Amino acid sequence: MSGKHFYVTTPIYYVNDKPHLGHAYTTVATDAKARFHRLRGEPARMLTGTDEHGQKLEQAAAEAGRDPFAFATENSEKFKALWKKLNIAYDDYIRTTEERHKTGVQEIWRRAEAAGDIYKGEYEGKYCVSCENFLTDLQLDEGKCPDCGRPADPVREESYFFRLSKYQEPLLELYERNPRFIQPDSRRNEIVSFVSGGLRDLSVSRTSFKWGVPVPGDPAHVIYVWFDALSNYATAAGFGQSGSGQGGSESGFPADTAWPADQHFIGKDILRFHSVYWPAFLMSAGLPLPGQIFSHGWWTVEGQKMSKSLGNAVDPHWLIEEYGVDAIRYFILREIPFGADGDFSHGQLIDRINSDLANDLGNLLYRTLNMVRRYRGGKISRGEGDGGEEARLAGIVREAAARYEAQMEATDLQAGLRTVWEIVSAGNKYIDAAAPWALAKSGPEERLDSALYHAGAALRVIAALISPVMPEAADSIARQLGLAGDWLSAPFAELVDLYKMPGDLDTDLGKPLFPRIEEDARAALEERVAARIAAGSETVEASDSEGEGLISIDDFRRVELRSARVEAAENIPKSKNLLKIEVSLGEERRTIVAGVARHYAPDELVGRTVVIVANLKPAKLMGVESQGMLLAAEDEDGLRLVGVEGGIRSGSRVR
Ligand code: ME8
Repeated sequence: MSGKHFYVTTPIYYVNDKPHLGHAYTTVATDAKARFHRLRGEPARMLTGTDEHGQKLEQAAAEAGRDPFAFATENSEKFKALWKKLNIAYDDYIRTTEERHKTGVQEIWRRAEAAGDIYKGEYEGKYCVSCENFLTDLQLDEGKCPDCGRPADPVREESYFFRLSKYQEPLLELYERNPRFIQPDSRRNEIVSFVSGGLRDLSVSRTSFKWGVPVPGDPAHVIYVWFDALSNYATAAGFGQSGSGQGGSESGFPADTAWPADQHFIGKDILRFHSVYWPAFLMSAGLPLPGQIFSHGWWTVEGQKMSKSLGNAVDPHWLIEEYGVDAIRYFILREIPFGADGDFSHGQLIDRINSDLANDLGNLLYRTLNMVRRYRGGKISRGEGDGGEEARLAGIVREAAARYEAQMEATDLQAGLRTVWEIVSAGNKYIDAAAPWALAKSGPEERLDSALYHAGAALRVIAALISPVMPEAADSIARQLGLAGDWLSAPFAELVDLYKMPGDLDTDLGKPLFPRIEEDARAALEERVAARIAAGSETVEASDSEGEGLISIDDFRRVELRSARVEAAENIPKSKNLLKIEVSLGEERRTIVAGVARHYAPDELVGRTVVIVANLKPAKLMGVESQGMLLAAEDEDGLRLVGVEGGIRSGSRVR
């Protein structure tokens, strides 16, 4: 552990859409890890947030007909709302559109530049907007992005490059020196072989759109969204806030910073960005490196890749409403080893709720407190007497708690939970063996008290150990046991010691923690799942333009039409058809090359208000870059431009 805190992070999520199960998974795992450290009495700091710049967001906002910042804010709030519902105890939430972030990113850039690692050139190649990733032809899979399968766009533009090639050796040394820098090992091996194959310099700025952090000293360029996004882990820890200025060499972090992060939790889709680019940027800027990148696996849903319709059947809000927050948190961490891929199936989820939560844990709590109520009027007292079973139980708890600690420390969250269930099972076996019902009949009373105390004490240890994953259930168990409100703040060693439970407790048997999902409820649930999948596909079909040739209103909104005033127009040498037209969209001026020369003389155009397509990809025509398209109607007799009546302001949206 470094610094004063255990510092753990989630990726910052894109805000082009609302959160889904995959996002919930990473965030719950990160929260569980932070809570585990707090349980051990270590201060822990958890960071999450949203990635709000880049071409993908700019496009999504345009498609929705929204201002990018307002659009990002609305979706960022959806992430926050889900984290609240999922009981995520994050300490900081960073949005890359915040000033504290933008200043920090620019400072990392300046330091990399001062180190001689940034130079200007031209990028020519492909770009996947969905993954915000530059791709070479070799990487493409039949013209499509190898990661998301979407078509990649050709890009040719002036760009700054980062000398990634210079960091091949330092990165390999890092992986060698710190073999746990990338986890799990299989992923580490992939990255080692990728880096060993050689690294090309990386394009780190874009000029064909605006929505990003300006490059210091060259605002025509925005910083590549991954350079911007990765920096969040440092800017949220205060980097660049002290006004250290122009590529300074001092730490750039406040004295009480949590940086370097101990762990970055991410999905395997973004491992290369985190384990290659991020440490290289940090090395270049002369900043300390994070301790570990933990890359977890990928969820499929009911055996299939998560799609819009299947996503609807695992919408995290709906899952929480149907099954309860802790059942979901438990299932996703218990079902698959952290690091491996897994499948989310409602059938499996129901089975786990019924067996692990209702039968094993719920039953241990219910039978214990029910006997305390029946035989002892709801009071647990510390009884004397050890028939050998008690010592056995204490031994199991001691050993399991130590193993749990090591497993959670190593981020084997699934194993940690499995270990807790060894205690649950030992608790149930203990009750069977101690048979309090027999002791209640024939005594001795002290043995009865001892049996009920031990069963209750095992539950207290269990509550503590499940608290990182199921905070509400843990609190509910503690409340029913009659523990004080601050029970969880005791030192870890005391929390896992059976005999540190107070000997005089007023218990309060509540409603079942996790009710069993019986057959009829199960059938009804399965129907609701099917209905949601069907509803999901209807929404997808409704937005699908193929078929009857109809488009949805959202498809139409993707085309950004704006009014523009023609400021100047001229013939393009050697072209009979094209005119070069300068238009104004209010603040902004654009050059448009339009095929109207046979129908209009340049002078006829100046002063008109026309309608242009403002979000068309720029294209070069006769050596001139055209940044939009004029709308016109055409018939056999000629072509007439579409205009706007009256004194409408230039740049107004046409709908
Ligand atoms: O990549 N199974 O954001 P993002 C498991 N903004 N986890 C999944 C998943 C699935 N099917 N789908 C998504 C970005 N995830 C960037 C990150 S960080 C500096 C910038 C999770 O919104 C997983 O954690 O696309 C994955 O890495 C993340 O969502 C991607 O979220």
